[in-house]
Amino acid sequence: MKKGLLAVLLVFAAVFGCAASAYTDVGTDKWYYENIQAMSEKGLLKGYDDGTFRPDNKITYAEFVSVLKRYVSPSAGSGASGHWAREAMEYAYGSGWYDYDEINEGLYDTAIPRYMAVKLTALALDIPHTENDDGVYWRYMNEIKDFGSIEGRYAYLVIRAYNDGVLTGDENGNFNPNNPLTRAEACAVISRAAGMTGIGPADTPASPETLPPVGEGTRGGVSENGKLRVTGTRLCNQNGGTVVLKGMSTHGLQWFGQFADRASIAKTAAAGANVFRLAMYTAEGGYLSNPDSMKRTLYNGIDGAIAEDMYVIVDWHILSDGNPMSSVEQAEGFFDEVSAKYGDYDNIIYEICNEPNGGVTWSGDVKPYAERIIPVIRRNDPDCVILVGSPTWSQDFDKAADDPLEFENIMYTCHFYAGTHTQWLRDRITYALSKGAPIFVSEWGASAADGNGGVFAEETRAWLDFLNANNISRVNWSLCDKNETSAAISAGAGTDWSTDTLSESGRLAFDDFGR
Ligand code: IDC
Repeated sequence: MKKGLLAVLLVFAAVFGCAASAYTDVGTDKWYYENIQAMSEKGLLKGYDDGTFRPDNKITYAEFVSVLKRYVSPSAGSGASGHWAREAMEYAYGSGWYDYDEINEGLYDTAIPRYMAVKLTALALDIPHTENDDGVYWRYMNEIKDFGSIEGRYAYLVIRAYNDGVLTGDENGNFNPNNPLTRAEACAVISRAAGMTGIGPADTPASPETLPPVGEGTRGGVSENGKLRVTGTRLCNQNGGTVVLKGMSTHGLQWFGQFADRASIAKTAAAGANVFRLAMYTAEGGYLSNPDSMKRTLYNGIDGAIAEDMYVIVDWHILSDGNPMSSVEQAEGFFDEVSAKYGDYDNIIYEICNEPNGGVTWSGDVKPYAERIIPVIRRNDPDCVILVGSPTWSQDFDKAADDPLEFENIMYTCHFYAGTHTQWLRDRITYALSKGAPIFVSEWGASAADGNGGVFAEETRAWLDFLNANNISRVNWSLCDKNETSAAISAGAGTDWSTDTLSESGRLAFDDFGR
């Protein structure tokens, strides 16, 4: 649908109230029509700005628990930092809806299994039931064909739900305890269960801050998520849902520019990535000495990413030239040109200084540099997302958190290499988030900080779990076939690479796209 027409329809709906189905993909003849209508009227689970409800999308732990929390306790919450649903999850845990061994942060954005949805609903809504009614138990034990696959601690809860008419089995009589639940099914389970309790529904719709992420929570390209913005510490899509970008960085475009062409970008997108970073070195034979050839390679990469529906990070790759102030005028010229050329695209994210290092400080060098570059970009692209590095190879973002930039839609980068940077740097992220500083990992490696050594798989997993728990976007270094462990493609495999010729590090990075 054209944006203009959609806007007209939304205004129309707001002024005249909604008749018939509120959603283009929920017909009034659908079995779930009434449940969805009831849930969305109460602001418990809403549709998307494009007018759809997407009834068949899977619902995650975080989304499901947030809906229940909104129902029983619609207060705005404490604004806990970290995962968007943390406050609801903690509320649920504190209220005894689940036990410590059942849900951890790593599961928040994964599909909730049916048995868990049943338990949470029953405990949240405190559904009246007849305790240990043997007759009922025996009846359903026989009726539910796969009763044996339901873990003991959930069996009675499932029976109660059947007996209360909250759910039924599939056409073969199976409960399928481990299957996911669709948004439509979630509406049915909760609204039916809620109809039997005396607990009143939320009067006011939930605030956008607490709305669940779009769709499956963490994926989707530009056509799905649209223009990005930063809300609190979260990266959000055009509807205010949380977005986690995952993808690959190129190596230096002056050396491995061949991996920044449409074919390699397309293969990366096909593997599930939704962001691509173009590392345009300033020194070491990069932009400062070869601006025209660097721009050709860069623009070719941007065009490829746009064609593949990906977000694309334009990285001014300060490295051996530690202080970004040393080339601030060239940076102004460059960012003016690139933002004038691409400012109308929702795809572009600007990273204005890869890794300041040497004797630079945040308040004395990098912040003043950012204060010069950001307005240049904003003249052409007023509300784009801009990533800002910090001293010590973008590890001093805590200093930025203590002395933040006064602009909207800014995120601070954290760069980590699993063989060198461990828990202490994760703790620093936790600190920055607690101060309200949004963090974006625009470079991470499974190697040590020199791009080699390892692969450090275990520490990488600890990092990725942490990033997942905090909804932090990340980009892996690097998509090239150089003979170093951080290279994602096996040494010498060339641009003919496929997911079968990934290195050990590449495997870890590409597997992460689907997490
Ligand atoms: C490394 C490359 C390596 C190259 C070196 C110097 O992997 O092949 O010789 O740069 O140009 C960073 C930098 C990134 C580094 C990477 C690994 O942003 O340019 O690439 N790294 O050392 N920060 C931390 C690690």
